[in-house]
Order: sequence, then structure tokens, then C-alpha cells
Amino acid sequence: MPANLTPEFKKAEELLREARTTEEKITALELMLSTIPKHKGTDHMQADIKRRLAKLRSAPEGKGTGRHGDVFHVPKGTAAGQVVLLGTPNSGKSALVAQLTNAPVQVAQFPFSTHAPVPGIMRFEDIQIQLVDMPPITRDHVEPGQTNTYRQCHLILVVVDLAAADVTEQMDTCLAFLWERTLIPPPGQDLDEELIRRLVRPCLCVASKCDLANEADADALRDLYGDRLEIVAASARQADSLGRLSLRIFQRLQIVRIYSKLPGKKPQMEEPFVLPVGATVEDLAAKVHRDLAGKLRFARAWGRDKYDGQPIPRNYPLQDQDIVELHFG
Ligand SMILES: Nc1nc2c(ncn2[C@@H]2O[C@H](COP(=O)(O)OP(=O)(O)O)[C@@H](O)[C@H]2O)c(=O)[nH]1
Ligand SMILES: [Mg+2]
Repeated sequence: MPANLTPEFKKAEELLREARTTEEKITALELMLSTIPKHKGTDHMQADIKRRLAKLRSAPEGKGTGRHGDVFHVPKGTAAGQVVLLGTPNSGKSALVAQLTNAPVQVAQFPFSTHAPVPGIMRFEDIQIQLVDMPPITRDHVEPGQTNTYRQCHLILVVVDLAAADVTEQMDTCLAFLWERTLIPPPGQDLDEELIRRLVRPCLCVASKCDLANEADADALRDLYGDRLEIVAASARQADSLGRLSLRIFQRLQIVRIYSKLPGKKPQMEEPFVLPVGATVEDLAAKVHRDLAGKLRFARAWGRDKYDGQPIPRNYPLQDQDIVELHFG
């Protein structure tokens, strides 16, 4: 080809083919523009991409987004985070979702028993986290539209069967899927940081069915892939392993739970506000009282052996399970 297009550019083109919504199309076109070799031979193509971008950006909001009726668009609802499972057939995805959530998933001895995303709610202490069971992927087959479910989520749970002889092939298939779609950072490619932020998703690997394997098997997997992914061994049949897994899922979501209280009242301990790690007292105020956010006078914190009602500055980064009293005025 005269333009000498790179594999990265071809990946971006693939992304465009899979894009359903305006937002996804814009992201894909931006990725194409940033990966296209910049020389005379591609002038025409660059102009074409820019024209298409301009057109999409000026399109009225909501028009032609194609979300309606797209089974691969899974609303998060009120959950604190959305976690989507990825794995080859029979790796144990549905069994995990069945054990951790209320979802009506099918666990089967035969592969391909899940054709569309099946969301369920996992309770973690006092919050709800959505887990989404997914159709399996193979080297040759991925359901069209599946990529978008991963792109929208907060954490991808890569499930490989630790007890299977082909566990490294499963892992390679998953990593290739993620890498081809820039869902994990592409090695040695300097993409725009903003694009990376929009495309890449955090991943946690579950080495499943650990009741059928040894600790040494998990260590061997970590030796091979530990530099690319965090690996947690778990079994749908061992409750304590599921407890450790759900804790790690919560931690990897990078969120904090904050209990707010009104002056002179008891704190609201049942339903914490959920904010991203790094959120400040001011961010909390905006979430509690959107209209009053600008009127925050001061705040005090209680609890967790750390504070006893002392004032905290408005730019104070909140810690998980802080109790905060907001004074507006
Ligand atoms: N022993 C054991 N078997 C499991 C475990 N998880 C799943 N299985 C079995 O593995 C098979 C495939 O599980 P499934 O969750 O349907 O896999 P999926 O295709 O990834 O959704 C089923 O026969 C399950 O009963 C586990 O933790 N331990
Ligand atoms: Mg399944």
C-alpha cells in the first residue's frame, strides 16, 4: 500500500467499524488521525478523517447514536461501578457472576451459553457493584458490538481457567483482544494521553476454578503475566476466595465511600456517597447539594480513629469511609 499504514492505524480503523455511537466514532477517528503516518501520501486520507470528525462533532447531541436496542450497551443504573467479564468459553465467568450477584446467569458445561451481556448486582459491604457476564471470545470470534461494553466499563475482569491445560492460550487470547482494541496500553506507542484515558480500561485477572488447581499454578501464571496484569486466584466454590476477590474488585474501582451528616444530626450511615479516589470535600458538597456547592462554609470529619470532629479544608482528599459534616451558609 502506498501510504504504508501501520498496524496501529489498522486497529483504529477496526475500532471505527465497531463503533456504534457518535462518541465511539469520534474516539476511533481521533485514534486514526493520531496513528496515521504523516506524509504526502496520506494527505488525502488525513483530510478525509478531519472532515468526518468535524461532521460528527457538529451533529446534534443524541441523534444517530444508535444506542437504542443495542444489547451491548449496558446501563450502570445506580451501581457504584460497572465490572465486565472477559474470557474464552468455559473459563468460569458465569459461575462467578452467579455466585457474586443476583443475576439469572446460566452456568453450563457446554460453551457459548451466554450470548448477550447479563448484568447482576454484587453487594460489597454497604455499596452495590454491577458485574456483567458476557459472551465468550475466541481467537476467531467476537460478537459484534462486544467491544463497546468493555469500553464503557470501570474495570475489566479477565477470567482464565487456572485448572485448564490451555490456561496460557486463554490468557494470550484475552490479552490479544484487549491489546488490539487499545483496552490495555499499547506497548511502545506514544498515543495522546487523552486518547489513552478514553480507550484504556483497568484490568484485573481472575485465575478461576482454583479449587481444582494448586497455589503453584497461580504463581506460575503470575511469573508469566504478572507484569501486565494483577492476578487473583478464586473459585466459585470457595466463599473465602470470593470475599478476597470482591474486596480487590472494590479496591481496583478506585472509589471512596463517604457518609455525610448534617450539623447536630446523626450521620447517614446506610447509603454512602460514592466518589472517585482523590475527590475533595468540595466535590462531596457538590454531590450532596448541587445548588449549595458554592456556599460551603466549612466541613468537619469524624470516625475511623482518625478524626474527632476537627475541621478539614475544602480541598482535603477524602478517604474511604470518612464521615463528613458539611456546613453551608
Ligand atoms: N470446580 C469448579 N468448577 C467450576 C468453577 N467455576 C465454573 N466451573 C465449571 O466450569 C464450567 C463452565 O463454567 P461457566 O461459568 O459456565 O463458564 P463460562 O463459559 O466462562 O461462563 C461449568 O461446568 C462450571 O460448573 C469453579 O470455581 N470450580
Ligand atoms: Mg457463560
